Amino acid sequence: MIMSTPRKLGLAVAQMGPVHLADTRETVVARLVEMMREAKGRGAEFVVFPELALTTFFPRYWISDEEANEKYFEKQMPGPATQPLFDEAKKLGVGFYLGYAELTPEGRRFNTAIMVDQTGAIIGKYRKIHLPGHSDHKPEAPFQHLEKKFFEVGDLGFRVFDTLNTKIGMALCNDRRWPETYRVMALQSAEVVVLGYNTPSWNIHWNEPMHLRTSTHLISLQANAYQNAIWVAAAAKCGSEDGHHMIGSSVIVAPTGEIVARAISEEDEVIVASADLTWCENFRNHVFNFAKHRRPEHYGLIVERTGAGDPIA
Ligand code: CDT
Repeated sequence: MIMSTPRKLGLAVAQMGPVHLADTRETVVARLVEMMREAKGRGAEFVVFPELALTTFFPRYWISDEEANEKYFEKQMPGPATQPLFDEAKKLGVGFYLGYAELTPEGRRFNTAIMVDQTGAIIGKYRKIHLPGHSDHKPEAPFQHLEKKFFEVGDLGFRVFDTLNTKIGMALCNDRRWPETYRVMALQSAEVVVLGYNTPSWNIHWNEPMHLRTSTHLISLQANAYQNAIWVAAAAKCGSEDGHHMIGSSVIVAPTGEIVARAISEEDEVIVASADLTWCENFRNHVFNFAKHRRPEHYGLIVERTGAGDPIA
């Protein structure tokens, strides 16, 4: 078998334990800085932080738009509280991905992630496209999942950015369950897809057995890593935030679909892998040689239909 010379990216996932309502951004950023230092010490060049990493997962609360804007949205990135993370990235020479709630100068709100390079410069932005949950108040539910109230659907598409000699794409939480997310980026030659998530351990929409919350999370990442010949690095915010539990199981998945690193706690925890990017080529040159084997002329319904309809004639 012919194998290419290894081309490696030191890839870290910095899982976060809970962020409580009373926690300040300054204390949260201090935790992120600490994990960034640990990741660097363990060979990481790029660190993946969670979705909405700077605050509690506020879409679980029925609160006014004004209160949400005031308490949970970032009007500036970096801002005074987040600048230390950018400074540390530059000092250590590591890049990172960070999820946060974005309020634009025009008053638009997105569930956003940024990619920052090893000089501390923002080189890419992603705004979450697959927003789960609801926009109405559900007083009978034990908690809310109000992403459809607090955020607009992202308007930047799924893009891939070149940094650290690696093509890296971004997604956020529920995006990881949709195969289109990864395929659109794999068709831009992505080698790594990074994402953060907050997955409540209880599904308020139906009586989903709790173990499925973790198994469907892992299946989605593993299947899509393999089928797209990419590395996937997924960072949870997890544990019990003021009594609301969220799953952990942050992972780094290889293009083989195998988990090469997995968090074992529901606290702040760094996992690291030396991601050999030539594994992407191995699969893309053979079983997933897209140019040779894909048949887009038969995939039309994927972009023509949103919901399932009748069989085609
Ligand atoms: N944050 C996020 O997207 N969470 C969803 C929960 C879906 S249940 C309403 C997830 O897919 O993990």
